[in-house]
Amino acid sequence: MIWNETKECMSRDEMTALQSKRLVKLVDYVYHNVEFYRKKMQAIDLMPGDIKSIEDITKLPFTTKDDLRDNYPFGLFAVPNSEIVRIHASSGTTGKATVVGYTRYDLDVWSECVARCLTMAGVGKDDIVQIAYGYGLFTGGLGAHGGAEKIGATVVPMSTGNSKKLTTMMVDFGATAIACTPSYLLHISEVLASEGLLDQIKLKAAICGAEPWTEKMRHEIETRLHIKAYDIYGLSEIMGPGVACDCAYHKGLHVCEDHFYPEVLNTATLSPVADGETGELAFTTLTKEGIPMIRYRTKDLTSIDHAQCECGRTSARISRFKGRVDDMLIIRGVNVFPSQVEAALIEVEEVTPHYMMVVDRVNNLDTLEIQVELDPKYYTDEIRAIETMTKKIAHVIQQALGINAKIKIVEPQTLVRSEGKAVHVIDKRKLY
Ligand code: DLL
Repeated sequence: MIWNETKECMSRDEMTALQSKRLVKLVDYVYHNVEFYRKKMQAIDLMPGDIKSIEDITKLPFTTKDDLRDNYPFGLFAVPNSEIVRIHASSGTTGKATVVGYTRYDLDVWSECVARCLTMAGVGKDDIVQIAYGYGLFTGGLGAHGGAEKIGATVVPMSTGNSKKLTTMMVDFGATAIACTPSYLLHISEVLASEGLLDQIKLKAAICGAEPWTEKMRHEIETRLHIKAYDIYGLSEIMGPGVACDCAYHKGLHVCEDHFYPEVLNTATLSPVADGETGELAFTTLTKEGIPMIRYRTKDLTSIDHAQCECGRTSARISRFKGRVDDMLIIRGVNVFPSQVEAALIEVEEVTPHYMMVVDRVNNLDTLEIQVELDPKYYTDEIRAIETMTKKIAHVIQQALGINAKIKIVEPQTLVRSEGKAVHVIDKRKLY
Protein backbone atom coordinates (compact mmCIF):
# COMPACT_ATOMS: atom_id res chain seq x y z
CA MET A 1 0.00 0.00 0.00
CA ILE A 2 1.53 3.31 -0.99
CA TRP A 3 -1.18 5.67 0.26
CA ASN A 4 -2.23 6.22 3.81
CA GLU A 5 -4.09 8.77 5.93
CA THR A 6 -7.67 9.77 5.01
CA LYS A 7 -9.85 12.21 6.89
CA GLU A 8 -13.42 12.74 5.81
CA CYS A 9 -14.42 16.17 7.07
CA MET A 10 -11.66 18.70 6.67
CA SER A 11 -11.36 22.38 5.87
CA ARG A 12 -10.76 23.43 2.26
CA ASP A 13 -7.15 24.23 3.07
CA GLU A 14 -6.62 20.81 4.64
CA MET A 15 -8.28 19.15 1.66
CA THR A 16 -6.15 21.11 -0.83
CA ALA A 17 -2.99 20.19 1.10
CA LEU A 18 -3.96 16.51 1.10
CA GLN A 19 -4.85 16.58 -2.61
CA SER A 20 -1.53 18.29 -3.41
CA LYS A 21 0.46 15.73 -1.48
CA ARG A 22 -1.38 12.88 -3.13
CA LEU A 23 -1.10 14.32 -6.64
CA VAL A 24 2.67 14.73 -6.32
CA LYS A 25 2.95 11.10 -5.22
CA LEU A 26 0.56 9.91 -7.93
CA VAL A 27 2.44 11.60 -10.77
CA ASP A 28 5.69 10.04 -9.64
CA TYR A 29 3.89 6.68 -9.35
CA VAL A 30 2.40 6.70 -12.85
CA TYR A 31 5.61 8.04 -14.42
CA HIS A 32 7.53 5.07 -13.09
CA ASN A 33 4.85 2.39 -13.47
CA VAL A 34 2.77 3.17 -16.58
CA GLU A 35 4.58 3.54 -19.88
CA PHE A 36 1.56 5.28 -21.42
CA TYR A 37 1.73 8.17 -18.92
CA ARG A 38 5.53 8.34 -19.03
CA LYS A 39 5.47 8.73 -22.81
CA LYS A 40 2.68 11.31 -22.67
CA MET A 41 4.63 13.38 -20.13
CA GLN A 42 7.89 13.03 -22.02
CA ALA A 43 6.15 14.23 -25.17
CA ILE A 44 5.48 17.58 -23.47
CA ASP A 45 8.77 17.69 -21.54
CA LEU A 46 7.03 17.28 -18.22
CA MET A 47 8.90 15.59 -15.37
CA PRO A 48 7.27 14.37 -12.14
CA GLY A 49 9.19 17.08 -10.22
CA ASP A 50 7.30 19.77 -12.21
CA ILE A 51 4.09 18.86 -10.34
CA LYS A 52 4.39 20.49 -6.93
CA SER A 53 0.79 21.03 -5.88
CA ILE A 54 -2.80 20.43 -7.00
CA GLU A 55 -2.74 23.76 -8.91
CA ASP A 56 -0.22 22.18 -11.28
CA ILE A 57 -2.78 19.59 -12.38
CA THR A 58 -3.60 21.58 -15.51
CA LYS A 59 -0.06 20.91 -16.76
CA LEU A 60 -0.94 17.23 -17.07
CA PRO A 61 -2.45 15.76 -20.25
CA PHE A 62 -6.00 14.38 -20.35
CA THR A 63 -6.94 10.71 -20.56
CA THR A 64 -9.95 9.45 -22.53
CA LYS A 65 -11.94 6.26 -23.08
CA ASP A 66 -10.07 5.79 -26.37
CA ASP A 67 -6.80 5.59 -24.42
CA LEU A 68 -8.24 2.70 -22.43
CA ARG A 69 -9.45 0.99 -25.60
CA ASP A 70 -6.11 1.53 -27.38
CA ASN A 71 -4.36 -0.13 -24.44
CA TYR A 72 -6.87 -2.99 -24.13
CA PRO A 73 -6.98 -4.97 -21.93
CA PHE A 74 -4.34 -4.25 -19.25
CA GLY A 75 -2.03 -1.67 -20.85
CA LEU A 76 -2.80 1.11 -18.34
CA PHE A 77 -2.39 -1.06 -15.24
CA ALA A 78 0.30 0.21 -12.89
CA VAL A 79 0.86 -3.07 -11.07
CA PRO A 80 1.52 -6.65 -12.20
CA ASN A 81 -1.48 -8.97 -12.42
CA SER A 82 -0.37 -10.68 -9.21
CA GLU A 83 -1.47 -7.49 -7.38
CA ILE A 84 -4.84 -7.25 -9.15
CA VAL A 85 -7.63 -8.96 -7.22
CA ARG A 86 -10.66 -7.95 -9.32
CA ILE A 87 -11.44 -6.97 -12.90
CA HIS A 88 -14.50 -5.07 -14.11
CA ALA A 89 -15.29 -3.98 -17.65
CA SER A 90 -17.76 -1.82 -19.50
CA SER A 91 -20.11 -3.55 -21.89
CA GLY A 92 -18.35 -2.20 -24.93
CA THR A 93 -21.51 -1.69 -26.96
CA THR A 94 -19.89 1.21 -28.81
CA GLY A 95 -16.45 -0.35 -29.23
CA LYS A 96 -13.98 -2.55 -27.38
CA ALA A 97 -14.71 -3.07 -23.69
CA THR A 98 -12.86 -0.84 -21.28
CA VAL A 99 -11.20 -2.97 -18.64
CA VAL A 100 -10.29 -1.84 -15.13
CA GLY A 101 -8.38 -3.65 -12.37
CA TYR A 102 -8.39 -3.23 -8.59
CA THR A 103 -5.77 -4.04 -5.98
CA ARG A 104 -6.93 -5.09 -2.53
CA TYR A 105 -6.32 -1.52 -1.37
CA ASP A 106 -8.46 -0.17 -4.25
CA LEU A 107 -11.34 -2.41 -3.14
CA ASP A 108 -10.95 -1.08 0.42
CA VAL A 109 -11.15 2.52 -0.80
CA TRP A 110 -14.12 1.65 -2.98
CA SER A 111 -16.13 0.09 -0.16
CA GLU A 112 -15.18 3.03 2.08
CA CYS A 113 -16.52 5.51 -0.49
CA VAL A 114 -19.75 3.58 -1.05
CA ALA A 115 -20.14 3.30 2.74
CA ARG A 116 -19.93 7.10 2.96
CA CYS A 117 -22.67 7.36 0.32
CA LEU A 118 -24.96 4.90 2.08
CA THR A 119 -24.41 6.76 5.34
CA MET A 120 -25.45 9.98 3.60
CA ALA A 121 -28.65 8.18 2.60
CA GLY A 122 -29.26 7.27 6.24
CA VAL A 123 -28.49 3.58 5.72
CA GLY A 124 -26.72 1.82 8.62
CA LYS A 125 -26.03 -1.54 10.21
CA ASP A 126 -29.66 -2.18 11.12
CA ASP A 127 -30.79 -1.92 7.52
CA ILE A 128 -31.59 -4.69 5.06
CA VAL A 129 -30.33 -3.57 1.66
CA GLN A 130 -31.44 -5.15 -1.60
CA ILE A 131 -28.80 -4.61 -4.24
CA ALA A 132 -30.59 -4.66 -7.58
CA TYR A 133 -27.81 -3.35 -9.80
CA GLY A 134 -26.39 -6.02 -12.09
CA TYR A 135 -23.62 -8.17 -10.62
CA GLY A 136 -20.80 -9.22 -12.92
CA LEU A 137 -18.47 -7.16 -15.05
CA PHE A 138 -20.66 -4.07 -14.43
CA THR A 139 -19.44 -2.27 -11.30
CA GLY A 140 -22.92 -1.50 -9.90
CA GLY A 141 -23.76 -4.74 -8.05
CA LEU A 142 -20.44 -5.65 -6.46
CA GLY A 143 -19.57 -1.99 -5.82
CA ALA A 144 -22.74 -1.25 -3.87
CA HIS A 145 -22.42 -4.65 -2.19
CA GLY A 146 -18.94 -3.88 -0.78
CA GLY A 147 -20.08 -0.59 0.74
CA ALA A 148 -23.24 -2.04 2.28
CA GLU A 149 -21.22 -4.84 3.89
CA LYS A 150 -18.68 -2.33 5.15
CA ILE A 151 -21.31 -0.48 7.18
CA GLY A 152 -22.58 -3.80 8.52
CA ALA A 153 -25.97 -3.72 6.80
CA THR A 154 -27.64 -7.00 5.86
CA VAL A 155 -27.04 -7.34 2.15
CA VAL A 156 -29.46 -9.10 -0.19
CA PRO A 157 -27.55 -9.55 -3.48
CA MET A 158 -30.58 -9.64 -5.82
CA SER A 159 -28.88 -8.42 -9.01
CA THR A 160 -31.33 -7.77 -11.87
CA GLY A 161 -33.55 -10.13 -13.76
CA ASN A 162 -36.51 -11.20 -11.68
CA SER A 163 -38.70 -8.33 -10.55
CA LYS A 164 -41.45 -10.50 -9.07
CA LYS A 165 -38.98 -12.41 -6.90
CA LEU A 166 -37.42 -9.09 -5.90
CA THR A 167 -40.74 -7.62 -4.79
CA THR A 168 -41.75 -10.79 -2.94
CA MET A 169 -38.45 -10.84 -1.07
CA MET A 170 -38.66 -7.11 -0.44
CA VAL A 171 -41.83 -7.81 1.55
CA ASP A 172 -40.76 -11.15 3.11
CA PHE A 173 -37.32 -9.91 4.25
CA GLY A 174 -38.57 -6.47 5.25
CA ALA A 175 -35.98 -4.69 3.08
CA THR A 176 -35.46 -1.12 4.26
CA ALA A 177 -33.23 0.10 1.41
CA ILE A 178 -32.72 -0.68 -2.25
CA ALA A 179 -29.91 0.17 -4.63
CA CYS A 180 -30.77 0.10 -8.35
CA THR A 181 -31.17 2.35 -11.38
CA PRO A 182 -34.01 4.89 -11.07
CA SER A 183 -35.75 3.51 -14.17
CA TYR A 184 -35.68 0.02 -12.68
CA LEU A 185 -37.09 1.31 -9.40
CA LEU A 186 -39.95 2.87 -11.31
CA HIS A 187 -40.65 -0.52 -12.84
CA ILE A 188 -40.39 -2.18 -9.42
CA SER A 189 -42.99 0.27 -8.12
CA GLU A 190 -45.33 -0.82 -10.93
CA VAL A 191 -44.79 -4.49 -10.09
CA LEU A 192 -45.43 -3.80 -6.39
CA ALA A 193 -48.65 -1.99 -7.33
CA SER A 194 -49.85 -4.74 -9.67
CA GLU A 195 -49.09 -7.42 -7.05
CA GLY A 196 -50.96 -5.42 -4.39
CA LEU A 197 -47.82 -5.23 -2.23
CA LEU A 198 -47.30 -1.47 -2.03
CA ASP A 199 -48.65 -1.14 1.50
CA GLN A 200 -46.62 -4.10 2.77
CA ILE A 201 -43.11 -2.81 2.10
CA LYS A 202 -40.78 -1.40 4.76
CA LEU A 203 -38.56 0.47 2.34
CA LYS A 204 -37.31 3.86 3.51
CA ALA A 205 -34.47 4.72 1.13
CA ALA A 206 -33.31 4.11 -2.43
CA ILE A 207 -29.79 4.72 -3.69
CA CYS A 208 -30.22 5.27 -7.38
CA GLY A 209 -27.73 5.99 -10.11
CA ALA A 210 -25.85 4.66 -13.14
CA GLU A 211 -28.01 6.75 -15.51
CA PRO A 212 -29.19 10.36 -15.74
CA TRP A 213 -32.46 11.14 -13.96
CA THR A 214 -34.25 14.32 -12.99
CA GLU A 215 -35.45 15.91 -9.73
CA LYS A 216 -38.96 15.26 -10.96
CA MET A 217 -38.21 11.58 -11.34
CA ARG A 218 -36.92 11.59 -7.76
CA HIS A 219 -40.18 13.14 -6.65
CA GLU A 220 -42.16 10.55 -8.62
CA ILE A 221 -40.24 7.65 -7.05
CA GLU A 222 -40.53 9.13 -3.55
CA THR A 223 -44.26 9.67 -3.91
CA ARG A 224 -45.01 6.25 -5.36
CA LEU A 225 -43.04 4.35 -2.71
CA HIS A 226 -43.17 6.76 0.26
CA ILE A 227 -39.38 6.67 0.58
CA LYS A 228 -36.39 9.02 0.22
CA ALA A 229 -34.37 8.57 -2.96
CA TYR A 230 -30.67 9.50 -3.20
CA ASP A 231 -28.52 10.06 -6.26
CA ILE A 232 -25.28 8.06 -6.43
CA TYR A 233 -22.75 8.62 -9.20
CA GLY A 234 -19.70 6.83 -10.43
CA LEU A 235 -18.00 5.30 -13.42
CA SER A 236 -15.93 2.18 -13.86
CA GLU A 237 -12.89 4.01 -15.21
CA ILE A 238 -12.62 5.90 -11.91
CA MET A 239 -13.92 3.21 -9.54
CA GLY A 240 -17.63 2.39 -9.94
CA PRO A 241 -20.56 3.66 -7.84
CA GLY A 242 -19.58 5.85 -4.90
CA VAL A 243 -17.48 8.56 -6.54
CA ALA A 244 -20.18 10.99 -5.36
CA CYS A 245 -23.61 10.91 -3.72
CA ASP A 246 -26.15 13.44 -2.48
CA CYS A 247 -27.11 13.96 1.15
CA ALA A 248 -30.52 14.65 2.69
CA TYR A 249 -30.37 18.28 1.47
CA HIS A 250 -30.16 17.18 -2.19
CA LYS A 251 -28.11 20.23 -3.13
CA GLY A 252 -25.57 18.44 -5.28
CA LEU A 253 -23.56 15.24 -4.96
CA HIS A 254 -20.68 15.21 -2.45
CA VAL A 255 -17.53 14.03 -4.21
CA CYS A 256 -15.09 11.74 -2.36
CA GLU A 257 -12.49 14.30 -3.36
CA ASP A 258 -9.77 12.99 -1.08
CA HIS A 259 -9.62 10.08 -3.56
CA PHE A 260 -10.99 11.56 -6.79
CA TYR A 261 -10.03 15.10 -7.76
CA PRO A 262 -12.82 16.69 -9.82
CA GLU A 263 -12.40 19.35 -12.50
CA VAL A 264 -15.25 20.86 -14.54
CA LEU A 265 -13.99 21.89 -17.97
CA ASN A 266 -15.22 24.29 -20.58
CA THR A 267 -16.31 21.96 -23.38
CA ALA A 268 -14.64 24.05 -26.10
CA THR A 269 -11.36 25.11 -24.43
CA LEU A 270 -11.05 22.30 -21.85
CA SER A 271 -9.94 24.89 -19.27
CA PRO A 272 -11.46 24.56 -15.79
CA VAL A 273 -14.59 26.72 -15.35
CA ALA A 274 -15.70 28.72 -12.30
CA ASP A 275 -17.97 27.22 -9.64
CA GLY A 276 -21.57 27.10 -10.87
CA GLU A 277 -20.70 26.96 -14.59
CA THR A 278 -21.63 23.85 -16.55
CA GLY A 279 -18.93 21.84 -18.26
CA GLU A 280 -17.44 18.39 -18.73
CA LEU A 281 -16.37 16.60 -15.57
CA ALA A 282 -12.85 15.16 -15.39
CA PHE A 283 -11.36 13.10 -12.56
CA THR A 284 -7.89 12.31 -11.35
CA THR A 285 -7.73 9.28 -9.07
CA LEU A 286 -5.49 10.47 -6.24
CA THR A 287 -4.97 7.13 -4.50
CA LYS A 288 -5.69 4.38 -6.98
CA GLU A 289 -3.07 1.66 -7.35
CA GLY A 290 -4.40 -0.73 -10.02
CA ILE A 291 -5.31 1.62 -12.85
CA PRO A 292 -4.69 5.24 -11.91
CA MET A 293 -6.39 7.84 -14.11
CA ILE A 294 -4.99 11.28 -14.80
CA ARG A 295 -7.55 13.93 -15.79
CA TYR A 296 -9.98 11.34 -17.16
CA ARG A 297 -12.63 13.05 -19.29
CA THR A 298 -15.97 11.55 -18.23
CA LYS A 299 -18.12 13.30 -20.92
CA ASP A 300 -20.67 13.94 -18.14
CA LEU A 301 -22.03 17.48 -17.92
CA THR A 302 -22.29 19.13 -14.52
CA SER A 303 -21.16 22.12 -12.44
CA ILE A 304 -19.22 22.23 -9.17
CA ASP A 305 -19.68 24.03 -5.86
CA HIS A 306 -16.89 24.17 -3.25
CA ALA A 307 -18.98 25.90 -0.54
CA GLN A 308 -19.81 23.97 2.61
CA CYS A 309 -23.14 22.11 2.45
CA GLU A 310 -25.99 22.70 4.89
CA CYS A 311 -25.41 19.13 6.12
CA GLY A 312 -22.01 20.24 7.42
CA ARG A 313 -19.91 18.26 4.97
CA THR A 314 -17.11 20.28 3.42
CA SER A 315 -16.56 18.17 0.29
CA ALA A 316 -17.10 19.73 -3.14
CA ARG A 317 -20.49 19.03 -4.67
CA ILE A 318 -21.33 18.39 -8.30
CA SER A 319 -24.80 19.24 -9.54
CA ARG A 320 -27.25 16.63 -10.79
CA PHE A 321 -26.09 15.55 -14.23
CA LYS A 322 -27.58 17.31 -17.20
CA GLY A 323 -26.58 14.47 -19.50
CA ARG A 324 -23.48 13.45 -21.37
CA VAL A 325 -21.65 15.36 -24.06
CA ASP A 326 -22.45 12.43 -26.38
CA ASP A 327 -26.12 12.18 -25.22
CA MET A 328 -26.98 15.54 -26.64
CA LEU A 329 -29.11 15.33 -29.74
CA ILE A 330 -29.14 18.10 -32.30
CA ILE A 331 -32.61 18.13 -33.80
CA ARG A 332 -33.27 20.76 -36.45
CA GLY A 333 -30.33 22.70 -35.01
CA VAL A 334 -31.68 22.67 -31.45
CA ASN A 335 -29.73 20.97 -28.63
CA VAL A 336 -31.95 18.42 -26.89
CA PHE A 337 -31.14 16.25 -23.86
CA PRO A 338 -33.37 13.26 -23.04
CA SER A 339 -33.51 14.52 -19.44
CA GLN A 340 -35.46 17.60 -20.69
CA VAL A 341 -38.08 15.31 -22.20
CA GLU A 342 -38.30 13.28 -18.98
CA ALA A 343 -38.74 16.44 -16.89
CA ALA A 344 -41.45 17.75 -19.23
CA LEU A 345 -43.41 14.50 -19.38
CA ILE A 346 -43.50 14.11 -15.61
CA GLU A 347 -45.36 17.45 -15.53
CA VAL A 348 -48.29 15.90 -17.40
CA GLU A 349 -50.46 14.10 -14.88
CA GLU A 350 -51.90 11.58 -17.34
CA VAL A 351 -48.49 10.40 -18.61
CA THR A 352 -46.13 7.84 -17.02
CA PRO A 353 -42.38 8.59 -16.96
CA HIS A 354 -41.72 5.80 -19.50
CA TYR A 355 -40.85 7.24 -22.90
CA MET A 356 -38.90 6.62 -26.06
CA MET A 357 -37.58 9.30 -28.41
CA VAL A 358 -37.31 8.26 -32.07
CA VAL A 359 -35.28 10.67 -34.16
CA ASP A 360 -35.25 10.33 -37.95
CA ARG A 361 -34.57 12.37 -41.07
CA VAL A 362 -37.30 12.70 -43.69
CA ASN A 363 -36.71 14.82 -46.84
CA ASN A 364 -33.55 16.21 -45.20
CA LEU A 365 -35.51 17.38 -42.18
CA ASP A 366 -35.02 15.98 -38.70
CA THR A 367 -38.13 14.51 -37.11
CA LEU A 368 -38.78 13.68 -33.48
CA GLU A 369 -41.42 11.23 -32.33
CA ILE A 370 -41.98 10.73 -28.63
CA GLN A 371 -43.72 7.53 -27.63
CA VAL A 372 -45.46 7.70 -24.27
CA GLU A 373 -47.65 5.54 -22.11
CA LEU A 374 -50.57 6.98 -20.20
CA ASP A 375 -51.51 6.11 -16.68
CA PRO A 376 -53.87 3.11 -17.27
CA LYS A 377 -56.88 5.02 -15.92
CA TYR A 378 -56.62 7.60 -18.73
CA TYR A 379 -56.84 5.16 -21.65
CA THR A 380 -60.07 5.61 -23.60
CA ASP A 381 -61.54 4.56 -26.94
CA GLU A 382 -62.77 8.05 -27.56
CA ILE A 383 -60.69 9.39 -30.43
CA ARG A 384 -61.33 13.03 -29.55
CA ALA A 385 -60.06 12.54 -26.00
CA ILE A 386 -56.87 10.91 -27.31
CA GLU A 387 -56.38 13.78 -29.79
CA THR A 388 -56.78 16.33 -27.01
CA MET A 389 -54.27 14.47 -24.86
CA THR A 390 -51.77 14.23 -27.72
CA LYS A 391 -52.05 17.98 -28.34
CA LYS A 392 -51.57 18.70 -24.66
CA ILE A 393 -48.37 16.61 -24.47
CA ALA A 394 -47.07 18.10 -27.73
CA HIS A 395 -47.58 21.58 -26.30
CA VAL A 396 -45.66 20.74 -23.10
CA ILE A 397 -42.79 19.31 -25.16
CA GLN A 398 -42.79 22.36 -27.47
CA GLN A 399 -42.50 24.63 -24.43
CA ALA A 400 -39.69 22.55 -22.90
CA LEU A 401 -37.57 21.88 -25.99
CA GLY A 402 -38.48 24.71 -28.33
CA ILE A 403 -39.22 22.26 -31.15
CA ASN A 404 -42.29 20.37 -32.33
CA ALA A 405 -42.52 16.65 -31.75
CA LYS A 406 -45.00 14.04 -32.92
CA ILE A 407 -46.53 12.40 -29.87
CA LYS A 408 -47.53 8.77 -30.13
CA ILE A 409 -49.57 7.32 -27.28
CA VAL A 410 -48.76 3.63 -27.12
CA GLU A 411 -50.59 0.79 -25.37
CA PRO A 412 -49.93 0.27 -21.63
CA GLN A 413 -46.77 -1.71 -20.80
CA THR A 414 -45.46 -1.65 -24.37
CA LEU A 415 -42.37 0.48 -23.86
CA VAL A 416 -39.43 -1.63 -22.74
CA ARG A 417 -38.82 -1.62 -18.97
CA SER A 418 -35.13 -1.62 -18.25
CA GLU A 419 -33.45 -3.39 -15.36
CA GLY A 420 -30.13 -1.67 -15.91
CA LYS A 421 -29.41 1.57 -17.71
CA ALA A 422 -32.52 2.73 -19.57
CA VAL A 423 -32.37 3.47 -23.29
CA HIS A 424 -34.56 6.44 -24.19
CA VAL A 425 -33.36 7.31 -27.70
CA ILE A 426 -33.42 5.61 -31.07
CA ASP A 427 -31.57 7.85 -33.49
CA LYS A 428 -32.26 6.43 -36.94
CA ARG A 429 -30.16 9.18 -38.55
CA LYS A 430 -27.05 7.25 -37.47
CA LEU A 431 -28.14 4.33 -39.61
CA TYR A 432 -28.02 6.22 -42.93
O1 DLL B 1 -22.74 3.24 -14.00
C1 DLL B 1 -21.33 3.01 -12.06
C2 DLL B 1 -22.52 3.14 -11.19
C3 DLL B 1 -23.23 2.02 -10.80
C4 DLL B 1 -22.92 4.39 -10.71
C5 DLL B 1 -24.30 2.13 -9.96
C6 DLL B 1 -24.01 4.52 -9.85
C7 DLL B 1 -24.70 3.39 -9.48
P1 DLL B 1 -20.43 2.88 -15.86
O2 DLL B 1 -21.20 1.71 -16.36
O3 DLL B 1 -18.98 2.96 -16.18
O4 DLL B 1 -20.50 2.95 -14.31
O5 DLL B 1 -21.18 4.17 -16.39
C8 DLL B 1 -20.76 5.42 -15.99
O6 DLL B 1 -23.02 6.31 -16.12
O7 DLL B 1 -20.18 8.37 -16.85
C9 DLL B 1 -22.58 8.61 -16.32
O8 DLL B 1 -22.75 8.96 -17.68
C10 DLL B 1 -23.62 7.58 -15.93
N1 DLL B 1 -24.01 7.75 -14.53
C11 DLL B 1 -23.62 7.04 -13.47
N2 DLL B 1 -24.24 7.48 -12.34
C12 DLL B 1 -25.02 8.52 -12.70
C13 DLL B 1 -25.89 9.41 -12.02
C14 DLL B 1 -21.61 3.07 -13.55
N3 DLL B 1 -26.13 9.32 -10.72
C15 DLL B 1 -21.66 6.48 -16.58
N4 DLL B 1 -26.50 10.38 -12.75
C16 DLL B 1 -21.27 7.87 -16.12
C17 DLL B 1 -26.29 10.49 -14.07
C18 DLL B 1 -24.86 8.69 -14.11
N5 DLL B 1 -25.50 9.67 -14.76
